[in-house]
Amino acid sequence: MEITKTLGEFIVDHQNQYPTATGELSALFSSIRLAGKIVHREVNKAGLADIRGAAGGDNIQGEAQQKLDVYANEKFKAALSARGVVCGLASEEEDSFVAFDGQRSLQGKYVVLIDPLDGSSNIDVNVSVGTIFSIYRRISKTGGPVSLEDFLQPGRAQVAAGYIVYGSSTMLVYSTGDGVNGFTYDPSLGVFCLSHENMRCPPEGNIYSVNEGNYVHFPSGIKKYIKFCQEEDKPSGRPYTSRYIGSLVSDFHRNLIKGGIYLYPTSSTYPSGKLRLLYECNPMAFLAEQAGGKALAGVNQPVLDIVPSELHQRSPLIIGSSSMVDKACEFLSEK
Ligand code: P6P
Repeated sequence: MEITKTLGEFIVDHQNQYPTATGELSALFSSIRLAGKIVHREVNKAGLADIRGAAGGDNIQGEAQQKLDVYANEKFKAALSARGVVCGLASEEEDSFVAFDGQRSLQGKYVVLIDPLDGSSNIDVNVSVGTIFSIYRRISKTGGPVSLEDFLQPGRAQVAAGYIVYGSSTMLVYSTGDGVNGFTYDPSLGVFCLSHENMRCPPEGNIYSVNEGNYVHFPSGIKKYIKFCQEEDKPSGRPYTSRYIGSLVSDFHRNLIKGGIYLYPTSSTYPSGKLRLLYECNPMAFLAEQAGGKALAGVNQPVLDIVPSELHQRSPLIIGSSSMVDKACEFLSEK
């Protein structure tokens, strides 16, 4: 692949478009870039190093922490606290938010929320995993301690969001609110290179992603939509294709490029949905909307408009190609 522009050059070019930009957000992205390279290295040798398998602890979700989960969390925490632009972090792997101490960090303008290694149950079977991040400007007074309110902002207030997918190649995909761009990591050079400029989610697609093992627990509207996906009467003359990786970042990434829909709806098992609003649903919803797609928690309920009340609260998620999300909601709204 001819190297057109590195992530670093892209960030600088992008910053120059905003005369008032102070470079702090650029520094923040450099931290994410660095931590992403470090996690890439460990993910790609998990089979060799003794970092597979459970770390022995459980996170607040009650999920067995995989060693790489813990490792990724520590690396992103260290990178984000090192430059004094972030005053606090919330993470799937942390019970509460982490206030970065030190005079420099107290001056930090931003808070970051992360799922450091989404889909980590796939690590031991060599299936793609990812890091998801969400960035807000703090509400609390600069110079003072970060507060919970800084983290409980609606997704619509995000300054930026993105993910790193550790797959057949490692890619960083992010948006600062004016489109979505993707960068592929070249390990031989140690740089992320612009490979997917101005990513757009096709309004239609023929891929649906849902864990059909939960079918009996779904609301009737979702059951009807799944049956609709399996009917022959599509423009292609055949049913949609079912693709479910068990890693939100990977399913989202494929649907973003090819078109498609991902659903993790409410169910009798998960009455509020399974996915976490703040560091899974909101960042992916931000990207989806920035790429011309859609992300709803329910009928006429954009994910980005939800006002959070708890750090680890869950939300249903129906996300992807806009026409497919609309069609799913037609079935959901049927009485
Ligand atoms: P299930 C991974 O744990 C995750 O948060 C998403 O990445 C993934 O899409 C989903 O949960 C898988 O959940 O219940 O289908 O195994």
